[in-house]
Amino acid sequence: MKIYSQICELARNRKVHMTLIDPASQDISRSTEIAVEAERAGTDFLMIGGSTSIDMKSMDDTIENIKKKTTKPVIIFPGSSSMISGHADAIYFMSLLNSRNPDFIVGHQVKAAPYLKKMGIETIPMGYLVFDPGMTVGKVGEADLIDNKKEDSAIAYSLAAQMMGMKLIYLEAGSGAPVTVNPKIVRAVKSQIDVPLIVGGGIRTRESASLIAKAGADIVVTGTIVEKADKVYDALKPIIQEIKSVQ
Ligand code: 1GP
Repeated sequence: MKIYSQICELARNRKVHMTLIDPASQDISRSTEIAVEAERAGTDFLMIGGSTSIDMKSMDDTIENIKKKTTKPVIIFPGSSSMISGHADAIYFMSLLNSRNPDFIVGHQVKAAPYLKKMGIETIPMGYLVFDPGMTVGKVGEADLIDNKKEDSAIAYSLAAQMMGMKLIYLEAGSGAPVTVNPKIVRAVKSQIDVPLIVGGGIRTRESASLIAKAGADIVVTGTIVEKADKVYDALKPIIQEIKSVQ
């Protein structure tokens, strides 16, 4: 079954957890160790990537190694057109819709498309929306940050993404953000869209994961927590348990 169908099927039955591993943050063996421990803790999908661009060889080597040691699907979360690899199961074909720079809306995508076609990798169109505080991705992606207090702009962007044909919508506070996307905004967006909703950035506790899932996120992403943890399994297990228990 294709990865997008797997995501949708799982999300129909329960909340989904994805682990983000940024290959720019550690070496390959540590990235692989994080992936193995995240799988053991019950994560559903592994997302590989981030906003610091790395070359195709590093992406390839990291994903190849992770695929050898884990069974969960690997989805690329690209920060640029060079962050692609034929070893992945799928790639988010994402557009940072609130960027001021057209490169992040469509430029990198145009550069990568012919390579992705040759690789035959599944592309999942995703509207990517960066909220205040935005962190590194807000700066690198030249985002006109979306207000994290008022719903209007978030709803308008999400509806536009869906009307453009995006199959997933990702609300991002920025990796390592001191606050998550406002649950009030998650709830408002969820009430307006039909495609699965992903939320990430700043989720480091059971409580914040629970609030985001209860507000309506179909998929909750955590990244920093696993990068910082000495014991990845112990850090992640309670968060994943909490997410999966939300009705
Ligand atoms: C970043 O949403 C992801 O793109 C994960 O954020 O690193 O804060 O968990 P954290």
